[in-house]
Amino acid sequence: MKLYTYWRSQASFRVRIALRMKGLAAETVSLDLLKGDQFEHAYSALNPQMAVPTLLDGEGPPLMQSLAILEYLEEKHPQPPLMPADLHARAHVRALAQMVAMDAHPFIVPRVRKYLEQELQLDEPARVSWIRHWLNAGSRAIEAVLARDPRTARFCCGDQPTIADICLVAHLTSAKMLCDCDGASYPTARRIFDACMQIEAFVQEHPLRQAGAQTTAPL
Ligand SMILES: N[C@@H](CCC(=O)N[C@@H](CS)C(=O)NCC(=O)O)C(=O)O
Repeated sequence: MKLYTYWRSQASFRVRIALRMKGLAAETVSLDLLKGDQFEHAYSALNPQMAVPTLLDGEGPPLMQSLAILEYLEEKHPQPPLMPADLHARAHVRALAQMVAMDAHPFIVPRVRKYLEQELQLDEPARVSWIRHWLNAGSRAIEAVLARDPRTARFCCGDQPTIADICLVAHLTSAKMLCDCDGASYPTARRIFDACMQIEAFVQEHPLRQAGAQTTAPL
């Protein structure tokens, strides 16, 4: 397998965690999204959306969209499971994952930040404020659901990590890296984050451990 990734990419982080949890090795190709590697023809031919991640698995067509890739990996390699068995629990896990991956993340991706900077002329403090607003909106929403749901346990849904935990950790990691939010205002989410960070796959695939990572990278 070959995974096109970017060290700080929240969506790529999700896929890297799942691959490692399932014991699947993938060669990684690191793009620099700030330099615009995603717009090079060689990559846009693979992924016309010009976004990471893209996963190549054997001779199959390129796989795009991190949540679709997570479900593909789950269906092809069911062990260890990253989805619960119960139908309602599966819908709950998908809902939690989508709250952060579909409703918060799209506001903060490089193409949106670039538009804010170049078209709307927003300076860096204003852009950080935008990022903080949308990431906090996602954190508040998932905290509210997790805090009241009886299925919340060591992880988002029970005592095994699922796709929801993968998305939660990637979301809170972006919040820490991009606007220095430590999650203290979201105690349930923060507790689950800490439980996930006891698991090797989450630790090893952390953005700051990837090729090209910088602790003080520009937005
Ligand atoms: N919904 C997509 C999001 C993909 C996406 O936007 N990825 C970002 C990095 S996290 C990207 O490659 N952005 C390129 C750009 O904005 O120019 C997914 O989950 O895979």
